[in-house]
Amino acid sequence: SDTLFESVDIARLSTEAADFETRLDALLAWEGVSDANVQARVEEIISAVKARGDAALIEFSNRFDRLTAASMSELTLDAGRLEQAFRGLSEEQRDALAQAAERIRLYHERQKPTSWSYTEADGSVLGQQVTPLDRAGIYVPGGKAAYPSSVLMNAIPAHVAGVREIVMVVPTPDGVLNELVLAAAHLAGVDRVFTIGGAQAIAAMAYGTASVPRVDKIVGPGNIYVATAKRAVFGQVGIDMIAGPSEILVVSDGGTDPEWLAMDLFSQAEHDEDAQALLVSWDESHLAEVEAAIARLLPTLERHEIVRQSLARRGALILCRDRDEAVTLINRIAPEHLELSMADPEALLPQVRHAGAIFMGRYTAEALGDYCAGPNHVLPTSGTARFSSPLGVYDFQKRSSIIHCSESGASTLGRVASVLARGESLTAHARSAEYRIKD
Ligand code: HSO
Ligand code: ZN
Repeated sequence: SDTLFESVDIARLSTEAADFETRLDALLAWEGVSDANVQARVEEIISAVKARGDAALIEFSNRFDRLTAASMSELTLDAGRLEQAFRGLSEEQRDALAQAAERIRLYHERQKPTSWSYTEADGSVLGQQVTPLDRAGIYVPGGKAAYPSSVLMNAIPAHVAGVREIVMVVPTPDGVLNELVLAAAHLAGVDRVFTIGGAQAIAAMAYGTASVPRVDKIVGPGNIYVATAKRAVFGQVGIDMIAGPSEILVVSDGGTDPEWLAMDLFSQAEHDEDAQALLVSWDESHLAEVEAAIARLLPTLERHEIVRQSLARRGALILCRDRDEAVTLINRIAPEHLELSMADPEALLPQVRHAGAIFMGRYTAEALGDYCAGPNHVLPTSGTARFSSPLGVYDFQKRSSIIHCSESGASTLGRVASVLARGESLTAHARSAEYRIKD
């Protein structure tokens, strides 16, 4: 393409414009729903795996990934194979992966919740006991979307939580294994890997087959078939979330190098054509400089076609009046990633109510968080930061409540329970409580 005189195709919005709200709504709109056709095919695959187990799994894998497997052993990798992948990496890659894994582990260690209890005056004890899931299943997409960093981000919190067994599934189109993905699985504490994918892999982990163990929770991103299958098996197993396309909202005070900001926007846009990169500033000439930097740098990108489309479809440079208006926009958008590229991000932070991850200051590129800062990069998208949190240790644990009544506690509570039970006409409840009243 003609790279010399290109101008960028990216929306320029101003909060002052009469149609601002309408245009922002249109930009943010994202329908993650799958059509009836996908739905039907997924249901069919799930039923087949439920009914015929490994046989169906092998058939689907052979068909969709163009394999010739005759048995599940050909679609299984043990811990030894994962370690071998790790040893086979270059020293530079091994070190980088190990450093990232260690930092992610340290961060997540802090999330470990503690069990607690308190004792009342009459000797009764009330508390909460935290326990890990027995088994977690991690879905890793195949092909170009297979991110070793995502293997770390999904498996390490499970490992830190104390999950007994972590299984991973990853499709291998044409039988091609991604050694970095396997090496990451080794570092993150994955116990075994099945080279299966799609709705069939989700069904196998949800219901179990002779070879694939039934898991308690399925986490990890996937295409529309995987997302639809996760929705369908939810309830049978736990799931993490249904992730939409990745997004970033950068707020700049005008003092950051426009090229840095352009590249930060690109880093999100290069994920896929539906990814969203937004920049907000109250400095109009700064926005123009970033736009010029975008035009200049775009042709230098490896994935410039994807970035170009993402910016044209869903990107925007937004001029606002002042910092307060920027805060209103942040909370309205509830972005997955928020970059506060400014001199004093701490001043703004307390006003940020909805964001998946907040990157503070000019030096904190989202890319550092994507790989190795420590926090999780699996984050709520499409405005769901309004009600959900980054993937964490807490997603692989559950809580049991503990009640231990003393003899005198049972008397006190028995009187209260008895009255309430009779009010509900549940006399067995009432009598069960009354037996324990000592007078
Ligand atoms: N930005 C992505 C995570 C990622 N980036 C993986 C690079 N590799 C979603 O948070
Ligand atoms: Zn990324």
